[in-house]
Amino acid sequence: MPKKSLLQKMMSKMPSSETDLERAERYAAEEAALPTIGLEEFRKTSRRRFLTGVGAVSAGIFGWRWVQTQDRRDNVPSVLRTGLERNEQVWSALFRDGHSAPTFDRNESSVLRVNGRHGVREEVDLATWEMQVLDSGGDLLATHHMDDIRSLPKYEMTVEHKCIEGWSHIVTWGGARFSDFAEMYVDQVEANDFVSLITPDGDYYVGMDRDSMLHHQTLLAYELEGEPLSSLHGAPLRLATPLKYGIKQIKRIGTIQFTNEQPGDYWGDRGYDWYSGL
Ligand SMILES: Nc1nc2c(c(=O)[nH]1)N[C@H]1C(S)=C(S)[C@@H](COP(=O)(O)O)O[C@H]1N2
Ligand SMILES: [Mo]
Repeated sequence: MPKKSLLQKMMSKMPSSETDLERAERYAAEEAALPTIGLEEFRKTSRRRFLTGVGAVSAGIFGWRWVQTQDRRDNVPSVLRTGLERNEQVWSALFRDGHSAPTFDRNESSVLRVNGRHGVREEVDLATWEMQVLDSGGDLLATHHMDDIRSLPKYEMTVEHKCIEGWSHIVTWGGARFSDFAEMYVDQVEANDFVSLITPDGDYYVGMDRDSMLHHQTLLAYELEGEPLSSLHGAPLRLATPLKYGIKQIKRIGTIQFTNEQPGDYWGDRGYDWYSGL
């Protein structure tokens, strides 16, 4: 029997009445009722290599659903194993079980204070928000809407959020693993050691190393304590990871860029440790 990942164990203990699969199906049903412009756009602009050979992405939401419902061995959907075998080094980082930050009971957590408003001072227009993905040369690979992110498997984690100012708070984040999102960009992931994340207005920016981004506890989060993110907490989408101090957990992601040069970092540029690891 494959060893259960920490997150799987955590999720099986969660009081949620909805299983992962039911949730995925609910999202798929919700999405079927929505215009699929985001994925259409993605299909047109992305030059990603195929993950599955049968086209999880070209099959649209049904494809994603199909990937999600495949039985998993070693926490990797069987249809994605080709990718895993192709580059063990990268993909073992995607799904490895080890080196997890501590998690807590969900009932210990609560909404954390708002801290840091760079790039989130304006209310976000959720109807027009989109996230751009760029290659290392700055060329646009794809534009994503929230339905793309919500169509990925959803995870919740209750972790300690630590701020370099000296406070910490137990918090529950919900969202998609960046590693699942990155399955759409296998060639970019393989070719670049870093990921740069920037707010839509460019006021706040964070540089992350690839391993931390691909870690299973690094989420593209859209929920805080089970509720959609408020504007000041980073709506509609932020980074959440217990591997890094709060300064790295950028609120309101506007652009993601894969790059081989260590990206600029708002607080790194102001004298803090670029890695800011925990
Ligand atoms: N866009 C943006 N993201 C940001 C910041 C910021 O000023 N702007 N501050 C960071 C810091 S220092 C912390 S501690 C966390 C706080 O997240 P919260 O406001 O949701 O509590 O956001 C981080 N992400
Ligand atoms: Mo912070």
